[in-house]
Amino acid sequence: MRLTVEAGGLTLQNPTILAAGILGTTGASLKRVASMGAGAVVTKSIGVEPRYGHPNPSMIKLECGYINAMGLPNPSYREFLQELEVARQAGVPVIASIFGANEAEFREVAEGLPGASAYELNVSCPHAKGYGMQLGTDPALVEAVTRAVKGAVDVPVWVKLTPNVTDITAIGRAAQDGGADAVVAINTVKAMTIDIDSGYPILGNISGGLSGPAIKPIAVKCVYELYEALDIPVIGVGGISNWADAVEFLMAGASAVEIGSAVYDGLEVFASVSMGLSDYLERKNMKLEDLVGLSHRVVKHEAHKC
Ligand code: RRO
Repeated sequence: MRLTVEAGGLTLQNPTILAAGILGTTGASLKRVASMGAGAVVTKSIGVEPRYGHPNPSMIKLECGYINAMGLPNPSYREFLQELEVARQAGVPVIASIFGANEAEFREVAEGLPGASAYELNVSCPHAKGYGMQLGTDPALVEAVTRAVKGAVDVPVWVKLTPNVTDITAIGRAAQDGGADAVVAINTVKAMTIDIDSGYPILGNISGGLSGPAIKPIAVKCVYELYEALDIPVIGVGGISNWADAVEFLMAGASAVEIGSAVYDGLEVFASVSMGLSDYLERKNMKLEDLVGLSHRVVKHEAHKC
């Protein structure tokens, strides 16, 4: 079954995308992920200056997923440019995740990393002072940053949203008003964990962001709300580890899905999600497009009957 999809201004051979932050710091690792079946890849978030990130421990495996506070470690756009060149040989769209403290920094990074197939604006990291969700919880800032990057590049601009807000649709609308071609939902959920022998918070940064299966229902709800509220496509991310998870996100309204934490269990996840999705569509005699937003149509149909 054909899995080619148009998502947020890009054409993907299949709707699975490597999420930002995982295996995204070198061109070689991005190429390797593409060779394992990802329809597109997103880089680690890249900024103006190099950063070491937060002190260790910065990533912990829990029963229900992972909690991280990496702290935006990255080599800066100047150093990353050569990695992007390598990644571009991957044969799939390469999306540059970028961050900044303000419009000018976002614009500088986007302009300093030419050649990306699209830019994903990180306004949603939950634990980096002055960056991420500190901007991404303010609709005016999200709109301004989106507009600034949109005016500086001639490829699609996606905006990755934080779930750590009362109303994610208000932020999604701000991105749309700024000219975003898609929103990506969701980044990690604010979280922490404590060592009960010592009483110390375990992460070097004290708190961080939760990813993996625990956040899947949160992400599905965010995608569902955004699909209803916006005119631009939604890319789903959060706890997807198999084809059934991907179907759930598509039904909620995602045009494509990003996979992050599940990559730690093996790069086969991209091919196995595509294969499972294809088998599912064949069994149901449906096309991929029929799945996107299906739950909304089912709910409306039921409401109509009452
Ligand atoms: O680097 C990180 O600590 C990080 C980032 Br940029 C992000 O967007 N989300 C996250 O959970 N961690």
